[in-house]
Amino acid sequence: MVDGPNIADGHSRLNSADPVTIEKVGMRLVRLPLKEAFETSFGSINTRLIFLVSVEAGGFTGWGEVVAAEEPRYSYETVGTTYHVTRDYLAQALMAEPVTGLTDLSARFVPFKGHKMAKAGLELAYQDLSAQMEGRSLAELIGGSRERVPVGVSLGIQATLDALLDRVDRYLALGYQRIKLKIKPGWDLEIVEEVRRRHPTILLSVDANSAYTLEDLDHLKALDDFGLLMIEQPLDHDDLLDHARLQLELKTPICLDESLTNLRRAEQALNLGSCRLINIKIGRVGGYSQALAIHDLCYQRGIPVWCGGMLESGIGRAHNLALASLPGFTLPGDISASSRYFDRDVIVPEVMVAPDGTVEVPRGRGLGFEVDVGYIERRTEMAEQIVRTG
Ligand code: NPQ
Ligand code: MG
Repeated sequence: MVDGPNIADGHSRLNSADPVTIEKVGMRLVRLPLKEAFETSFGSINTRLIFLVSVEAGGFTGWGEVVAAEEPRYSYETVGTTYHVTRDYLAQALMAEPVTGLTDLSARFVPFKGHKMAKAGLELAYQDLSAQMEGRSLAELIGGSRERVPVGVSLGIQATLDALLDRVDRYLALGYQRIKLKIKPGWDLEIVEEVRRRHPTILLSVDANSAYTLEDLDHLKALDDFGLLMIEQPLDHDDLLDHARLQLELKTPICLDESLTNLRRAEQALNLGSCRLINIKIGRVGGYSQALAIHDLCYQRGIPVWCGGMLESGIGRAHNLALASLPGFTLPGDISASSRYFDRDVIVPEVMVAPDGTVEVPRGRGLGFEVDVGYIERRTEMAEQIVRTG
């Protein structure tokens, strides 16, 4: 449901010109090797199993990505749950009747509780399809104004401090405008202190992915000494109240990620003082309609937002670029170059970071990148198509 205060009904970003009958939904599980393991407070992965969805109508194919991981550690959704919900419920709802726009589509998904990442995947694919049909870029379609977006990098937990310092230097040399360190108890104060000592003026932040509780209050307060841009999701994945308590005790802004799953939660978090910054992930909040509404709310209230990342393939990455072109995205996003994670991406050209730490927002039709279907097929572990009946 889109009920954001700032969303004008009839705006083209929410309503397509003509109703679109979706004829087919494609589902593919594609495994991409990671260049190096990515470790967070909840675990480590070597490969990324990516769930790509496509929607077809009138000779066009729109592409979306479901950002769920293989295991329910970042959130409860997984590749398995999103596959099931997409195939058995959402695809049917999408194809049941012609779609008149994002508002219509997201309303059809409301009766199915939760499963935000699954819903978002189809919203992304539909939005790419709409953009292509209108001959516009995704960024144009949603009212994005930036031509380039500032980007940062998220650095996983490493085996040694030296390995981390090496990666910090490497990504700073590539131009990345902000370094985010993944932290957990035992990998926090010492590494942050050393990175800050070597780089006194960079934009530096940390992300705990819910590794702490209020019992760690004094420990977390010690992070205040390092001039961090933000501390991301230190407490429980679904908490607002403890974060509000913690924010009262910290000078450093808290940024919520996992806890903000829709517009209402974002509004409650701001009203409670649970955070001063917001990370928007289209997948986490259930699609473009909610992401746009949260952006608008924060823009209105003067709360800076940035685009989060989920180790997406180029398809999810292209959607993130479109989102980050909106005016409220003033902080560097976790939208790294394709080469930060993968030797080869599923789009052409791959996403590249310029020496000034920005990425160009594509202006071509739809995603603005070519989807490399041949490479996708070579990496596909499972595929299925659902065809509209009647
Ligand atoms: C975050 N991402 O901001 C997430 C967490 C994350 C770039 O730090 C597989 C799928 C592995 C999703 C690891 C970044 C993941 C994942 C980490 C998301 O909290
Ligand atoms: Mg995070």
